[in-house]
This record gives sequence, structure tokens and C-alpha cells, in this order.
Amino acid sequence: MNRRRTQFLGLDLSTQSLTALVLDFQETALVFRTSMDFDGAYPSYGTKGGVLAGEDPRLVHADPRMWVQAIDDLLGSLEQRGLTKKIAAVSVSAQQHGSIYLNDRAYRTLGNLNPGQPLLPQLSGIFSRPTVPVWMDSSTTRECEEIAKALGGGDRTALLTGSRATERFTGPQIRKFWKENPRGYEKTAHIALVSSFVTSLLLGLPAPLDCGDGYGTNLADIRTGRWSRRALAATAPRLRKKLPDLVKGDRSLGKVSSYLAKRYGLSPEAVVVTGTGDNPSSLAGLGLVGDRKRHAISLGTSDTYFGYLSRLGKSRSPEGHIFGAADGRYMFLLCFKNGGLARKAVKDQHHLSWKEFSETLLTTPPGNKGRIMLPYFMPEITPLVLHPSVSRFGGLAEDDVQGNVRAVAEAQIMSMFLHSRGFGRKADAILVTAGGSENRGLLQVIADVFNGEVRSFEVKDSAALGAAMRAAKGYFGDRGDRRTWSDIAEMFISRKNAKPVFPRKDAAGIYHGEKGLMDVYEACEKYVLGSGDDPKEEIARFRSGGPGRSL
Ligand code: XUL
Repeated sequence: MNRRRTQFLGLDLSTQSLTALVLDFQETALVFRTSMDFDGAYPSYGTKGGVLAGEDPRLVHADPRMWVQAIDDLLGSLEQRGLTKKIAAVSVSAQQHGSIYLNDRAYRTLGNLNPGQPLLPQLSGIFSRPTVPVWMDSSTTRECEEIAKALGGGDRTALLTGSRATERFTGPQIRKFWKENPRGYEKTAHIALVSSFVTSLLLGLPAPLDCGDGYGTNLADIRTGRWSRRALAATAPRLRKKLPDLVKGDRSLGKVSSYLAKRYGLSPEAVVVTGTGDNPSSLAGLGLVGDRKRHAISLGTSDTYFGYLSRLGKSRSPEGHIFGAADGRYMFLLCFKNGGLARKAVKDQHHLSWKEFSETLLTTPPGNKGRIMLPYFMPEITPLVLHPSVSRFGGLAEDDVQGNVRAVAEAQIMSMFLHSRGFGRKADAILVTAGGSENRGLLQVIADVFNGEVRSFEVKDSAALGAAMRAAKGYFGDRGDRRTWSDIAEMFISRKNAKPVFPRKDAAGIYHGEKGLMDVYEACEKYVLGSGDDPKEEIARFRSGGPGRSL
């Protein structure tokens, strides 16, 4: 290791913010963290929660120029703090599925930037689509149907690409763009994902796409790690030449661009390691690469439930996805779009602080006396709900503060339990990360519903942490250093930070078993989705199950 460059930089471009985190190899510690919130930093882009929502709630876009500006500003501020010169390697984590459309001048422009000028004015002419769909967009149902039909149905599409054709995934989004704007599609020479685009900004060259993120496109064959000719043909014409190459497992892609070195004071020797999606990056940041025994929940803008897979087994869930892991193997994931946004909607509706929200969860009884909410404030991914609405059952009144707080949390965690059942074994423990993991009440609900140990960490940004750890792994790997993923996790994830939360006595009996709330929740979900009867019988059965269960 170079004595002057002992640090690894992880960048995470998420829905609402850009975060940078620096790990020091000699101190084996996190030495710096900063985050920029898009709405606050860039009001001229008019984003709300980092995105541009249309009249139609299914349409959700962002302007990639805002991201470019954020990268520029963040690297500038790291330079001013004297941090960039110590960086040995950098890697990127980014929101998944979003696609960026570039014209044929894009990479030439990127390779010839003037270090005297900021990034954005030089790059503003490279985009062939001014705003781009992000993971929250669910406007491609028709394209999903067309792709699935061409690939022999939903199950076959999932077997080939790791997921059924999915609204937010890059392939269906590209198909929609090609159908709606064939000229724009023709003018597009390159389509990047957010992680490969930001990595290209660091390299000054077209960056390949990590399979971890690449499997979130419905375009790749998860068994070979290559673009699938059949999936490409089902999506849009002449697509292969517009896409980046796919790569499996982290490695160093080359040195930072001379623009980066000159403008932000990075060493010209600093290396860029493959970027990936925020969920594969979180898997690394939680120390779960290679660990099948523990699962993770990320409570961010969206909520996700995920875990490592050493091989592709038969266990699946219809809404589940297979992505790649940083060691070239796999992970499974379920995504819940209403996540943090639905919790915030309930919190704001009742004028609560997050502390009060958490306290309410800690002081109200599990089971909510059989009162349930289905909190689809916006279209939902798991289960698929395209027309949002909030439903209440079991006599839950809209103005009942405690009842609604418990109902939103229990519904979200029961939904995770229910829909993750297809992924096999019960986890020995659940690691919880992202902003919501600060909420002790939510951790308790997770422990109670899953009936197991739950841990959260002092560093909540597991995606950015994972990016910095992947930078370290790629850097060491390049030098023939055989440090494993668990060695890297041992170095940078402090075990003593992990505070366990255990299930409350009797909680398991409330949620599970013959008269458990899980059955009530499942019946409510089916009813709302139009595939089941009014859940009043299940509610009555739950209430007959013991004292304290009735209103
Ligand atoms: C995962 C997904 C979200 C985004 C959020 O499939 O859509 O978790 O990655 O950034």
C-alpha cells in the first residue's frame, strides 16, 4: 500500500442524495462522511424527494444533469477538505434500474474535458434524453407484457433474466422509449445505468456494468452473466451496441481520468473499481457477501429485503429479483416502494416527530387489536399495485394516531415476511440498515414479526460503505493481495456497534399460527388486490385468539 494513499472513497448516488464516505486502511476506520440532499442543494431542478413526479403517479423521472452537478460539487468539496489526495481507490453505488441516454459525442466529450471548467457546462450536450426514468417509475406495464410474451411468459422471463418483466427495470423502460420516441432512440448511441454512468464520469471512458446491477434490467442471462440475445431482441432493435459490457465481480477498471486528477486533486494513480447498484453494494457494506445465514432489510426511500445466494436455487418469489453479488455470485431481493415515504406520510398526517413515531411503536401492543392498513400511498412494487390507495380494516379510524402508526409499520414488515417466504430458510439474524434503522420502534416490529434477532449499525449508509469496501477489495485484488470479503468486512464493520433487538415475549403467537395476524394481513392484501373475499372472518378469528386482541 502506498504510504500517502491509504484511503478508499465510496460514492452513493441514491434517490434523494449523494453521499461520500472515506475509509482509512491504516486506521481501519471510517474517517469521513458527507451527504448532499438534491432537493435542498438544487432547487432549480424542481425535484421532490430527488425525483420529478408527473401528473400520472406511474411516471417518475430525474434529470441526469443534476447528478452530474452533484458529483462535481461533492468532489470539489472533498478536494477543499484535503481528502482527495489520500484516495487510493474509489467505487460507486447508485440507485438501480435508472437509464441514461447518451449521444455519439458523449464519450469523446468525456475524454477531453477541460480541468479549468466544471463538469456540467461541458457535459450538458451529451444527453439524448433530457429526463430519464428512475426505479420509482411504473409506467411500462404494456412493455412488460410484450417482453414476457416474447420470452415465453413470466416464469420463463424470470428463469432467464432473474425477474419477471418488471415495470421499473431498464429493458421495459428502453422498449417504451423506443416505441414512443424512435428518433430519440436512434440518436442514442449509448445507454448507461446510473452506476455505470457515474463510474464513466470518474474514468473519463465508457465504464462496463456490473452484473450486480445489470441483472436488474430484464436484459441479461443470469446463468452466463452476458446480455441475452433473446431478451435484447424482445426489447428494442440494435440494442446490444448501445449497452455497456457486463462484468462479473469487482475489479479495478483503470485509473481516474486526468480531468479528475487535475481538477479535484486525486492522484493520477488512484484507481476506479467497478460500480454497482445500491442493493448489491449494501450487501457488501453489511458484510453479507458469502454469508447465507443472515438477511438484510434496508429502510430507505424504498424498503428492500435481501440476502446472499451462493448459487441459483429453485426457491423464488414471484415478485422477487435475482441480482449479482460482489464475488460474482448472487443475491435475492424484494423491493417495497412505499417504504419510508409511506411511514413519513403517516408521521406527517398525525404531526409526529420520528421520535414520537418510534415511541408509539414501542408502547403499543403487537397485533394492533386486529386493525390493519394497506399503505399504498403511491403505486407499489411488492405486491404490484398500479393505482394507489390506502385501505383500513378492523375498525381502524383515520384519525387514530397510535393505531395508524402501528398499522403502517406492521403492514410493511408483515408484507416483507409474507413475500420473502419463497426465498427459503429463515435467517439466523436480520441486519437493518439505511435511515429507518435509527428507528428503535421499527427494529422492534421487525424482531417481533420475524421472531428473531435484529441488528443495526452505527454507520447507516451501507450502500456507500459497501462502495468504499469494494474500492478496497478491488485495489487489494489488483495487487495480488488475497484478502477475502470477510477479511474486508472484519476490517471496516465494527461488530461492537451492532446492537441486538430481540422479539418481545408472546409476539410470535400474535403474528403466527392459526389465529395469527399474518393470516389477517394476507387476507386484507388479497382482498385489496381483487383476489380474495372481505377479510372480516380472519379478523374475527384473530380477535377470538386471546385477551387484549379486541377493540
Ligand atoms: C431495487 C430498487 C430500489 C432502488 C433504490 O430493485 O428498485 O431499491 O435501487 O435506490
